[in-house]
Amino acid sequence: MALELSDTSNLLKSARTGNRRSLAKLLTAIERGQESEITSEESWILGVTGAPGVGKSTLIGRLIEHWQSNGEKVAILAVDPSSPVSGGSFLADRVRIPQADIDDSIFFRSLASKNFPGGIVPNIGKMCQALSACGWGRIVIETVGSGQSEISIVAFADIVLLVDGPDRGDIIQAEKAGILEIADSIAINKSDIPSSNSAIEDIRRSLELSEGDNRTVHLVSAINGDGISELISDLESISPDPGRLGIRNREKLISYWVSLLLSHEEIDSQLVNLGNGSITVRDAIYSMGSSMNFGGTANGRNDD
Ligand SMILES: Nc1nc2c(ncn2[C@@H]2O[C@H](COP(=O)(O)OP(=O)(O)OP(=O)(O)O)[C@@H](O)[C@H]2O)c(=O)[nH]1
Ligand SMILES: [Mg+2]
Repeated sequence: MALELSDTSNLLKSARTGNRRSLAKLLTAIERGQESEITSEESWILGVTGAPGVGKSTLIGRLIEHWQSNGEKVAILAVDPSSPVSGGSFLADRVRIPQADIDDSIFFRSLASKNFPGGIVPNIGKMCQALSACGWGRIVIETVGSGQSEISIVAFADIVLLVDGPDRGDIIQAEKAGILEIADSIAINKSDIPSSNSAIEDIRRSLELSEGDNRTVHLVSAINGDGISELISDLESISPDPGRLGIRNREKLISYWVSLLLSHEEIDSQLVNLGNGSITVRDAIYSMGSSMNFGGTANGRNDD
């Protein structure tokens, strides 16, 4: 049964006092498209993407350790994690604890894009707003980077980190998918594997050569900690260049628009009408557009 706006307000009130159960319910409600009135608070959102198995979760575990030691709270949204019911890969496999219950200063939530058409996680921007309103100042979105839907997910981050392993093939994939273009920082992980050094140097050289890029390519080992503090200082100090921000804003706009369209109550009937030829695509768009629920005010308060 759909929750009323007043229910989400109550959940927000309770989540703000530190009630994790209420926060989890609130995120579920937002994920399902429930309206919520959440005022943005300051937060810092990091998007971490990269091919399967390159060590994203292990690396995020390192970042978590760092922020925890500074007394900061970190929320992780893992999109399509390979281990769906646990945050176990975080903290370098040293802990395997149930979802959303790792530690008072860590909140973990997995999200499945396959539950939604188009591979888009609807309302991820609003979920981040809810987390920040509840005091989660650091938010990390982890997603397996292999295509367009990952770009639209990490577009909601303030800073995007592309993680890769010492396999040249993976970075070529990321390059092709346009993920390299939107990344503010690049980390080549697993530098501890002796044979990786030459491969990593190759990747570094080829990335530096392309278009006079001034981004730093970090060589790190999430397992033994090499290069991690330099990576963290880079992540905390860089600001995305206007070109990358432009691409990300475009992706935000597209993914918000597509999620509105795909969650529209008329979508199924319009598809049937299209199928039997009684309307055109243009008719369908006009019909749905005229009754779209934008979930906020024209000033975009709830739309980011
Ligand atoms: N040698 C070495 N292994 C690592 C390093 N970082 C991670 N691994 C290992 O690589 C494997 C995958 O690590 P994950 O952190 O789960 O990788 P991931 O990119 O999050 O994987 P997916 O979420 O499935 O895409 C695990 O066995 C890790 O222990 C590293 O720096 N060096
Ligand atoms: Mg992972």
